[in-house]
Amino acid sequence: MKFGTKAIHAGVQPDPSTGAIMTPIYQTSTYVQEGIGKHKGYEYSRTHNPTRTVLQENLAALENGRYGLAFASGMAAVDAVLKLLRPGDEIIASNDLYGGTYRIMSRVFQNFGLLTHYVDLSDAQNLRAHITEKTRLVWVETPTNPLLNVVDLEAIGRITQKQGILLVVDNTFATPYLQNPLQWGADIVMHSATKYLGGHSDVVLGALITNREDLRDQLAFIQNACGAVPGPQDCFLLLRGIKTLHVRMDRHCENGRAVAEYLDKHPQIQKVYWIGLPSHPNHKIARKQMRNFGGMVSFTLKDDRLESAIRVMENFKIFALGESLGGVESLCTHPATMTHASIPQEQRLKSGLRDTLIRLSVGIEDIDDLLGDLEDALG
Ligand code: P1T
Repeated sequence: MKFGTKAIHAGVQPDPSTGAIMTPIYQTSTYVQEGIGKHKGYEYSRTHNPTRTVLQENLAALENGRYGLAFASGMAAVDAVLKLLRPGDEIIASNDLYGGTYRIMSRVFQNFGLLTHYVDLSDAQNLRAHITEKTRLVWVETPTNPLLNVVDLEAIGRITQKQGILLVVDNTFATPYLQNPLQWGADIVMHSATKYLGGHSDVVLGALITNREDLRDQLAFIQNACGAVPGPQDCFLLLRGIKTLHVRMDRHCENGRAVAEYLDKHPQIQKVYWIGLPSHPNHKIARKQMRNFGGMVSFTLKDDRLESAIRVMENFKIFALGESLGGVESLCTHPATMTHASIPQEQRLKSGLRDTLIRLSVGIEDIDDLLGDLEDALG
């Protein structure tokens, strides 16, 4: 099955009792058992829920994986992965990554004896240089949030597979429509499904996909034992959103390109971060491992004062100022005070994230209106 067909049909069957084409929202906490030990595979909704089961199968199919697991948020999915580790284990993570991922590693799991080293993984040789006998997990975001760096998954995957280290790839920015990290040696793919997968800014949900049965078993144990599961209503919303993922992504990519090319030529812009520009330092790797370049565009102004960046962000009429990304609506975010505020400024600057960086999630509105909004806001 090709992607668009899987997005709509994978894991989904007409409801056996009514023929309903849409997966029912099984809004139930428990299931009546016919006798002790006699049930239909469902006992309690923290452990299994039929709406969630359908979603999990659908998510696995999108990543060409065998197993999918859904969590209450992207962060709950990150939390479950980190619980695979033991005190004394070490993590190597991209130095440019979502602030919440940095926060859970440095402010939560460090207290439980997990040490994370933040490394520039856009050069795979840096990974080799930082591996020790304690390294158990490599955490990669690609493209990264918010600087749109691209990590060579094949090169990183070759190293982690040879050394027996878990490779986890946060595929939130690319989505499975543009990139499938399992194909390059990732052991686990993670998504904040809150973003493009849901696509309508109406649900918070996280996902993990793996081909390895041992990891599926451990992660399913953690999912049930720790309990950060999404409710059936949220699973339904995500299933519905995914049905149009491929159509939305084509428009996000098209609009992303138009916005990036417009900004790249604009006299007031200093730098545009968009992986589809041939001048992007990782453009060639992006071409190799991705099918298109997405709708996330960051930029800085030539006038590098914070108040100037704030003025532009507050001038927008269509790009709404807010956290999150990947919805049909265009959003504008100030990473330094919003999504990445939990990373200390010194650390942010070291990875190249300036306080004046503006991040756009280019939505699927009419492109003429989006370019007009940019023109007016920069004016
Ligand atoms: O928000 P949540 O669903 O818990 O997902 C966390 C998360 C994980 N990974 C990446 C790459 C992310 O971008 C996020 C959430 N990011 C935002 C809210 C944001 O605006 O960048």
